[in-house]
Amino acid sequence: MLRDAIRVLVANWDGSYTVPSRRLYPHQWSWDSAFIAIGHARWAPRRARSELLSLFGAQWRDGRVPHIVFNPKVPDGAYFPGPDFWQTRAPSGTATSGIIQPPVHALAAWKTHLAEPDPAFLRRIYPRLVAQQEFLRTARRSPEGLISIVHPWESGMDNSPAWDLPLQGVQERPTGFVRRDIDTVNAEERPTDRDYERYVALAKAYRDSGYRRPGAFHIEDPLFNTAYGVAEQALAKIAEVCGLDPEPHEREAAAISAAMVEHLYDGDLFQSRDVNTGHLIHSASAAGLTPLMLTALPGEIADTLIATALDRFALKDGVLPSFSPSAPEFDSVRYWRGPSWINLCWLVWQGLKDRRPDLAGPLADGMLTMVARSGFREYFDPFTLRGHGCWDFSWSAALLLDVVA
Ligand code: 9YW
Repeated sequence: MLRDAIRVLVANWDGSYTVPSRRLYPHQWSWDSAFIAIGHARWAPRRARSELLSLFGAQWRDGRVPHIVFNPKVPDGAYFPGPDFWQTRAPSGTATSGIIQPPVHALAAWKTHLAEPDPAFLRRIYPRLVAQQEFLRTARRSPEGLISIVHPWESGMDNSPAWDLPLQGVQERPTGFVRRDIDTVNAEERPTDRDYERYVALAKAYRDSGYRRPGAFHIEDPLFNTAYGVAEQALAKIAEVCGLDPEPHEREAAAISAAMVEHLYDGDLFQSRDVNTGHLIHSASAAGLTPLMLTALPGEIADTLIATALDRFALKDGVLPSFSPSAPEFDSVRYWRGPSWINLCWLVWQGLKDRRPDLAGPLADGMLTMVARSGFREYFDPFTLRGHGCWDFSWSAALLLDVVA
């Protein structure tokens, strides 16, 4: 299986970074590259460093790291929405999107360094990682001290049922665009056309504001905020290696944890909050379990989250669905509405390794079982373990290498 994982990563390597999937996602994606670097670190740390540095090569002047960096050699129209839609470039001259994804990159940089210590790499990437966090603090911080997202694509969990309610406010129905995703993957396993109309309407509105003003979708998401806090935890360690003061990062990590507990915790699970209405969006998304990764999370809250994971997400069985099977919106094959994803399992696994090794073990076994049964698919039915979405998906291969290391 390990040899197969490396084969997938080699096949998806584009010279300095890795595409998530040759046909479905033929460019560089931001959080994919972080997860992929974590896997490369286990067998080719040089590729891990290249993966991250190549992504940050397309960082904008304001510090944002775009969620897609387009490969100019890939024909126009191979992916929608492509450069024509986003109409923007990084200072490096490369066409990019204008939205972001969860900032899991500092963690990836730190894990890359742990696999093969390289202080020069850390010194090079540290200021870029800090600029990425600065962008979030400057452009996306609410009075509550939380970081917000302006598009479901920014959550990384595009059609999560958590977004059903906020998306109802998006009435515009753009026409004239052609989806390319359903050329490759069965439409039953992807977001609906109506979802895509809303994604396009939101992205256009943000683009037309010069990628500045949040619109109808303005959300504080627990996974995104966890990633931001985990980035500060990792930056503290990186700062120390670079001979810099880790304290500001430690303080920021503690502050985001406290703000999340105060504003996003419902007593059972962390929820998203709609900035436009000020209300929590109650759902049963596994994103709400990821704050287990925050070292400053109070122990009793971690215990409650684990009880929720056991009770509503069948964690003991070792296969974590992206949405609770006991909720009516659960769909075992449709993308982020229920299937199990290796990256989400991996994030929760990271949060459990120190707290509850007895539960982390089965979760690691669950990831191995899914891949052994169905290959490096994009996502898996959490009951049958059948694979869905694309084949030879990079982060499924990469994170597996980390799990078995
Ligand atoms: C898209 C590449 C991306 C992931 C996202 C996932 C999906 C759809 O694919 O996004 O076309 O960008 O939801 O998390 O980064 O793997």
